[in-house]
Amino acid sequence: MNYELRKQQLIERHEALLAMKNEPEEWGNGIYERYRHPILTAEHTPLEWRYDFSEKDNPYLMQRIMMNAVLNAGAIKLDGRYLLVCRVEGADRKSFFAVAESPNGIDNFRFWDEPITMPEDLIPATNVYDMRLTQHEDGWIYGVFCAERHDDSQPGNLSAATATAAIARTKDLVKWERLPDLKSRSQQRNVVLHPEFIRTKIVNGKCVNGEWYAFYTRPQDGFIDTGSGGGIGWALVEDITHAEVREEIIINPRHYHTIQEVKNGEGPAPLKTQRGWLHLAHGVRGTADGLRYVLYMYMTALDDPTRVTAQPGGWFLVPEGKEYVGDVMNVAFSNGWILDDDGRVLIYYATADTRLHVAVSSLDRLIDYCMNTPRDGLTTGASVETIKRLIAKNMNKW
Ligand code: M1P
Repeated sequence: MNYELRKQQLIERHEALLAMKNEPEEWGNGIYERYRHPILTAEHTPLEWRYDFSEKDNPYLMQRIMMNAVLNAGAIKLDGRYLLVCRVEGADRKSFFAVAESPNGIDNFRFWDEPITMPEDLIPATNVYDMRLTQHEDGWIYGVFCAERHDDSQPGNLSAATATAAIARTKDLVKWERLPDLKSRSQQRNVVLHPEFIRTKIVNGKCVNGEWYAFYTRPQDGFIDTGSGGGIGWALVEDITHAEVREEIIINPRHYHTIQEVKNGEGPAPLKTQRGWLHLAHGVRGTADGLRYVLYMYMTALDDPTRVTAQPGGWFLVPEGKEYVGDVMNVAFSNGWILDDDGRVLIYYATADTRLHVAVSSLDRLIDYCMNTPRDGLTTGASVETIKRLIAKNMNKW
């Protein structure tokens, strides 16, 4: 083997992948445009993370550390830069966070030189993943993510684990301050910090003024099963440096025979619009072939983010074609989006827990979608009536 030649080819191939232009798919659903190629995969991770480039130590030019997937990324536009805090998963099944940057939010994503070194909480986590970024009005950028540890109350069970919401904050995505994990009676995953303080709350029937951080929660009985956890919850917290869920209400419940029958979790932090808070979330249902994860949207009132004002029936985005296939089949998942200065909304979603994509819409279109798509009537009869109403409307017109 010609070491130098192979190294050169390796670098050229990698560079071609990173420089590849992405393009919108020709025919969409009018709500958003998907893009043809995944924006990040394991192959996009820097070669320096995977190869030892010393010919003496690695004469076969082997990958010394292999990467498995790039998925579930938090997203932010900071100082004009489109930045994703990706979940990168190594071949060893450990996930870590790494920032990838693009000049336009669509293509040419490149990872920063090194993964994030995330400080630990008192009890170090075995695995961390799925960071939601929130640019909070207190001036910090918060990253809330899942910290997974073995459940030592079940010593004989190697698969017993606990999911906790971990909290860290930063100003630049480089240096992170870790705060204690969110205390909660139940396990928690898919926890997201609301971007604004909540300034009034009702205590014993009386309106009290103050300043509270608000978390979207997803209480769950076990590590996988949400069990009695009713859906997307809401909890107010006084001190973010010692955050504790004392009271939790379910603001968006799961429902029988819907796309969120089994699980219902918030996606990225909601976007503030003149018509209300715009939310992207994921719903999970069971099938004979396992769980199906799809994305859906809803809106809540500006003056009361716990009040759902619109919720289109059914899914918003599902895996298509090749997207179905990967480590965990039939999964679309999103925990990051960017509202651009021109009203464009860049939706970052992962498929099959393997790779990351972008779909592009606009604030206007997403609000229209939320406010004018029929709700789920929860029965076949109601769905047929909804379809017939649309047919009748179209018949009168044409
Ligand atoms: O494998 C699908 C997803 O499963 C979990 O999500 P949830 O808590 O809603 O079940 C997470 O592990 C997520 O990362 C993963 O994409």
